[in-house]
Amino acid sequence: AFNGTWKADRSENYEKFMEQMGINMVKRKLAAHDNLKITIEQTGDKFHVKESSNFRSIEINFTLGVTFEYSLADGTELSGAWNQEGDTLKGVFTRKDNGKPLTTIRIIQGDELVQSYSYEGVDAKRIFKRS
Ligand code: MYR
Repeated sequence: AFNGTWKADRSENYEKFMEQMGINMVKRKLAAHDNLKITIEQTGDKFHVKESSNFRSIEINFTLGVTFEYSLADGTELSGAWNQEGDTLKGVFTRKDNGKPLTTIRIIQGDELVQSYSYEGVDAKRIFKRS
């Protein structure tokens, strides 16, 4: 269900979320219009994700339940894993610089992919459309 190419369409509270993450205003402004596109290929419990934005193009491989490393576009390093619960992907990550948790959820709602983020009491969403 997650397979395909998804383009960020809109967001909710993402600016506040980035502020809570400690991202400065200039970077927040750029990140708000980053033209993020993700291509997800799931085969069983293995995922291959291509991420492209104005900042970078990277490919990520992970297996459900297996810890991996991921760096945000600003260089912040995370370590954690995705798990699938029913139709929901739940990611639990930890910031390596301060040990604080960042959780994220991916779910398909209608024909959109909704990714929610939570960090230090601030929640945000980015909503993607198929492209
Ligand atoms: C992937 O499945 O796309 C790769 C792993 C993603 C890890 C968690 C992503 C959290 C992104 C938070 C972005 C907020 C930037 C301030």
